[in-house]
Amino acid sequence: MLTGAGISAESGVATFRDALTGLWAQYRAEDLATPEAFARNPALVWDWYRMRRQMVARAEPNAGHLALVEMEAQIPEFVLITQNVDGLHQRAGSSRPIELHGNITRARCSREDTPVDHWDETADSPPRCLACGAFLRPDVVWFGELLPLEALRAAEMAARHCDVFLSVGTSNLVEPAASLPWTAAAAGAEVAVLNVSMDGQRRGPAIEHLVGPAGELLPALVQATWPKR
Ligand code: BJW
Repeated sequence: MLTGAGISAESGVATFRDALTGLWAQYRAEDLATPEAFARNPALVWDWYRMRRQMVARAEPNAGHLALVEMEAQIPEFVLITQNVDGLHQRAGSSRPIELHGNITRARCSREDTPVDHWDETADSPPRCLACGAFLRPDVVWFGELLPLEALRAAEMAARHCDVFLSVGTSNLVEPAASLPWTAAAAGAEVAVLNVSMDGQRRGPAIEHLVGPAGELLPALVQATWPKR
């Protein structure tokens, strides 16, 4: 199971690209989600993430997240891989999602990568690491950065060895996550893409497409597979 920002859209969390609206519409993803952007203007980047952390704090998991908790309960080998950085799978009750792109609710030292638990959220510019004085940064993976190796290995292993692979609410554009459904299909798994829109999705003979909101499709799938009286 691979999830993307679409699964949290029904919780009111803007997808990555939709987060570039309103005051932020003048910026491109490259202005905000790259190490170069942070080096150029750390306060601007920190501000964008602070706005998104506040959005996530107000959000609650939705029926799509909860359906995946039910799948985990029913399927012993269930593996949840997420590109999302909002932590909503954990808040719904999923036990060990593989986080490929980190989590915006965490921060780390931009120089030494040390995780940091607490920081002043009201500061105008990024707070400093108490140990070395460098800026803190969100604990996420920006364009051009390597994904956490252990998480990527676990995700690729799961894709290679599963029977069924679902890709839910992702544009399937950002590598290396975008290749996971194809890895699964090449290894013989049944693959289905669940999305409100199939625009821009790669197509292939082994890939099923289910069009609709994740918050409706996933509960319906659970109910059809494990009917509750
Ligand atoms: C619904 C719905 C509802 C709405 N129900 N659905 C090979 C080829 C070309 C380029 C590369 C390549 N390999 C690597 C690259 C470079 C780059 C890349 O992929 N670029 C692409 C733009 C082409 N990749 C990287 O840099 C990665 N690093 C890497 O590979 O290192 C080695 C390397 C580097 C450089 C060159 C070569 C090798 C790192 C990628 C890190 C991505 N980080 C981000 C930001 C995280 C922090 C943050 O959030 O701020 O992760 S980018 C952003 O995209 C975020 C997301 O996790 C990720 C995926 O987005 P997602 O989830 O798909 O969201 P959206 O908004 O795109 O789509 C939402 C979808 O939901 C839509 O389809 C809607 O229709 C749907 N939807 N409502 C169901 N209710």
